[in-house]
Amino acid sequence: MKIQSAKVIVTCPGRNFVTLKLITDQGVYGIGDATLNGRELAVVAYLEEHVIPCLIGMDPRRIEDIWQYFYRGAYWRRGPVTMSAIAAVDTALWDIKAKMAGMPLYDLLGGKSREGVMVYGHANGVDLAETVDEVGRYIDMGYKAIRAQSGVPGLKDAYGVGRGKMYYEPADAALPSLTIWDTHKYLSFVPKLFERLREVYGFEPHLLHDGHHRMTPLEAAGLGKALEPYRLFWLEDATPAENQEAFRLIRQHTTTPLAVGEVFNTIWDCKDLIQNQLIDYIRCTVVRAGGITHLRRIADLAALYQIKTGSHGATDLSPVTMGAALHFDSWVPNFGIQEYMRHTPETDAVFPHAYSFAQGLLYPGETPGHGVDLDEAEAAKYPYKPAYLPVARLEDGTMWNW
Ligand code: CS2
Ligand code: MG
Repeated sequence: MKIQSAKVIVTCPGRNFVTLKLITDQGVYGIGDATLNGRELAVVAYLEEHVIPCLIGMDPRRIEDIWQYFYRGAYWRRGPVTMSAIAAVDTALWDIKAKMAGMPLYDLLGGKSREGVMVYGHANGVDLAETVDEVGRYIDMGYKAIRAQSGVPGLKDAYGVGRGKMYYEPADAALPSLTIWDTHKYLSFVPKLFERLREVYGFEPHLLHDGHHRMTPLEAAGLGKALEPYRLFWLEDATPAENQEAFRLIRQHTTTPLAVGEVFNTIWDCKDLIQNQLIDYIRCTVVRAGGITHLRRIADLAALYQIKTGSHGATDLSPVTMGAALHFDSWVPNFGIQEYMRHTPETDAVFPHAYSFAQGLLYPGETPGHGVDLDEAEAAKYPYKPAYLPVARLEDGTMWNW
């Protein structure tokens, strides 16, 4: 069996997505997501110029060997561009293998460990009152877990709040727009938000919050401590994690659970955080961390330390990643939660999929493969449009982490 041809499809049904399609000599094809928000065309070139020429003629059944070929064989390891390209190949190959086996991917991975996948939705508002209402709306829609992000008094913009609600999209401009940030204002506000949410909705719904890499370790430790009475499911990206040691300080001061990993690419980025038990949830997902083949190594390492998975699932991860992640989540023994930021109806039309939402859970569906397809005619209606995430500066002009 051989990979006969491959193509990269770029489409922008409201936001950009990059998809790799691998076609075999037996007519079976597989698709993988290669979207890297704001750097999409770098992965397109990586795939078209450096991966596809090597891939043609390879045996698609040899998923592990192909993974090692592109990881070790490139000499230049890791990094978001390389690992998104490897992930796309890997996801497409698992799709092909599961289709050939006539099984939904979760069955090939070892079968279901649970009936459905608990997801968290994004509630966001311009101020405390609107955010509280939004959380209520998610509870009414059946969500068991909700991430709350709000505008902060005295700041014009805050992470997690933007145009639109249900289909909020952070990559909103042809060149990065400028936002102004002040951690002091943010820290004074966030505990009030969660105090109010618990007053209004009680302790039944799981509540989550994303610090989006903006605090220092000590600031994050203080926030974690201040949030303890409100029993968060997690505080995410409390501080940038390039220096994994930084989490030790946060950990020493708070029992608020910590989640990290949406920007990680390999097990090496997670290793110290996991082995030192400095986090509770690992956020790596299919497209960012080298596909199913590599993600399951990360999950297995995490399981040794009772750390659970909590895969990234923002709108910049295409429905292909969502579908593959849901099969992974259905199988993985140490599953924690799955992020679910809904795609627009236009995106759903480009990517017909088997997964579905009911009462706070997502179900991967029973279609052989990962259950997500790409309608090429529909995709062709939406050509690529440059779109970037905003950047952040402090009030005095200092560049900060968006
Ligand atoms: C976020 C993302 O979903 C999350 O937790 O941190 O919105 C992130 O900002 C985007 O995926 C960046 O592309
Ligand atoms: Mg995040």
